[in-house]
Amino acid sequence: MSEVTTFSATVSATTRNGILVVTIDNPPVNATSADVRLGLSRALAHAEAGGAISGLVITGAGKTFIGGADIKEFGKPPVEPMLPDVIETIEALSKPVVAALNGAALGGGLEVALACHYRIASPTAQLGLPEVKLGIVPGAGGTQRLPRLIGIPAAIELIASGRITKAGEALSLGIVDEIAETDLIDVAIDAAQKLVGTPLRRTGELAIASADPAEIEKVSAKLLAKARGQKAPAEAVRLIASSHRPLGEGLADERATFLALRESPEAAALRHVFFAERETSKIAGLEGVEARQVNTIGICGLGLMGSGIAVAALGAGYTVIGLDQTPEAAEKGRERIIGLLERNLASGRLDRAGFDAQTARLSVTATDADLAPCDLVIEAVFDDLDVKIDLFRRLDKAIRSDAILATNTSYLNPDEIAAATQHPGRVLGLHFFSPAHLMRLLEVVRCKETAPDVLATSLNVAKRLRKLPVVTGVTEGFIGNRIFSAYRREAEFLLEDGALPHDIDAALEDYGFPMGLFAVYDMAGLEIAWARRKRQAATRDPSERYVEIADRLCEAGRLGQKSGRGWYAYPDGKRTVDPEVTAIIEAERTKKHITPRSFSQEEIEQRLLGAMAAEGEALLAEGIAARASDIDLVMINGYGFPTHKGGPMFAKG
Ligand code: 3H9
Repeated sequence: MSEVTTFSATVSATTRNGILVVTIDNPPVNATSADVRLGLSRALAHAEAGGAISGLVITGAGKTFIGGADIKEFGKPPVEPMLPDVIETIEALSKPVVAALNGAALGGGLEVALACHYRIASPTAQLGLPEVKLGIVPGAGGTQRLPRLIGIPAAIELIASGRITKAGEALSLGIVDEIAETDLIDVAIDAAQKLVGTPLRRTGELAIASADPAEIEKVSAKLLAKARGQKAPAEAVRLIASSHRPLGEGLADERATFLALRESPEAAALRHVFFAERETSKIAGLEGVEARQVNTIGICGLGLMGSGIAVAALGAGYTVIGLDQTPEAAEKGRERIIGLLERNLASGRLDRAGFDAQTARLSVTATDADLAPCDLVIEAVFDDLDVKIDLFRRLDKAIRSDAILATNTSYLNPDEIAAATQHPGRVLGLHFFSPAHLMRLLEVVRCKETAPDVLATSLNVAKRLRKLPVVTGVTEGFIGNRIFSAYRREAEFLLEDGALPHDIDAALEDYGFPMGLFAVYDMAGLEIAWARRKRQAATRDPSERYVEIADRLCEAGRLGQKSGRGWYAYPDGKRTVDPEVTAIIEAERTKKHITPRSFSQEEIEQRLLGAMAAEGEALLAEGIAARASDIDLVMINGYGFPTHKGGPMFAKG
């Protein structure tokens, strides 16, 4: 092996058997920042000019090939050379260039690889063009080169969804040419040597396989329906569907579209979400705190929530011990968990070996003492303070004193639960969202006495469970339900002031929520919230504005979709505006002497957004939420707030 040649601070190379092995080393993810682009272009020039060099291998240091363009550079003045120029040079080089994909090749990273003359992936590499998730389209040839390799329908499916593929799928699709079963660089050097002197396969010169327009339409329509009005997926489809035109024309259109979208409010919102997700588990005071080991998780209460948590824990490789009140209830819980795993098996999310391994790690019991081996116990029993305190006192005795105890309460005060135990420092809240095996959000409730290492451990567990943890202080409803209450309250004020449920729902759906608020209530059922309102009635401040419309609906037996009617009627199962509901609303307005006025869609949006943001400000002032972006993540991941609007705190500007 030759000496190391340095092309820039982040790009260097060695030469082996006449092949220049260029390594990009730009932690944390080898993004194609200005210095990388400079280093690569110098390496390419060096290889082209150097008589002793017969080919190149491009690879990345660490566990990433290239994570994409440097998102932090977006919005800054451009610095030459630009990525599309570097990529064009790669494709046009007279000597073979082989991409050795040692890890994630995403966005601009995959675009670099697509322009190489041969692609070899390590078995663990991941490939994708996830730009639409940042509100943009690929800007360095992805929409034009990928269809030349895998055809238009498959390219639309990947690019317009932003889906990441694993090496095996990438091979069968034709994105990569080979998976290295032995040392990646050795295999890549070998491949480059074999290509010397042969006609090089330049992706941009390949003819695009003809595709059935009906198939293109079918794939696109499915993805665009999911994208709910976002611009980038539709633009990606347009660019890919027209990629059979001359390459230069397609590339110019792609670049102009990329640059325009990059400046859009949608892209700014999605970048905000990207960085917010990486910021949220950085908690002041936890630096250097050593987390505890967690291998076995106990779950108390194997109803819908407990079973969902169990499935998430089994999927993450934990051993799970489920506890319920009686052996029969425990067995029922086991069956429910197995049922969920079977669904994963049927959908292909889990293979048979995985299913067998997960069921082997599951046991259930009705005896507290059987939880003794647990490192963490999560309680998901009925949300009643006395029930939970009794359980925590029993658990306190049954499990090791260094094991962690978590409550999945939605509304109770976990400080009161912790105070009832011998070791309150090991208690915290883990508020999962239903269905717990599918929903990403996890509110991690830091109680008054929660020990730092208990918090750090819970964040690690959350990550392993593939959840998005957001730390919250103790307050009624934590971050999410407090904001949701404010939002709901405002929606009910709007009803009294003159809007109707379908006006509000239409405004929310137009804004990007998957479903309007009143339609969601009907789906979930109105009785639980009604019961809570009745409990709170005695302590409610009489000077506070209180809207009784929902109570009137419940009293009339309109408990939601299950009872056939709620905020809407459901003749033949179809949601329809019900004049009876309008009459109830009008009667309540008259009772309060309110003269109704009309609201534009924008006014409705602004009132609801304003209420959410004001409550968010209160949570920040009270120190319940650490940062505004955490609030955004909670509302996006737990309450259907449209991701491309960035969350209520971002959207209010
Ligand atoms: C693009 O490529 C456009 C092109 O088509 C056109 C160009 C002309 N830039 O996720 P992690 C940071 S658009 C800057 O926790 P992991 C991240 O903020 C891009 N920074 O690591 C974090 O910083 P900190 C298309 C980035 O190991 C740190 O790296 N590419 C970028 O779990 C670690 O991140 C994508 O959308 C970036 N591109 O996962 C891929 N990426 O430590 C986005 C990450 O200060 N990236 N950072 O909090 C990913 O999906 C994951 O980061 C990856 C690693 C899978 C690579």
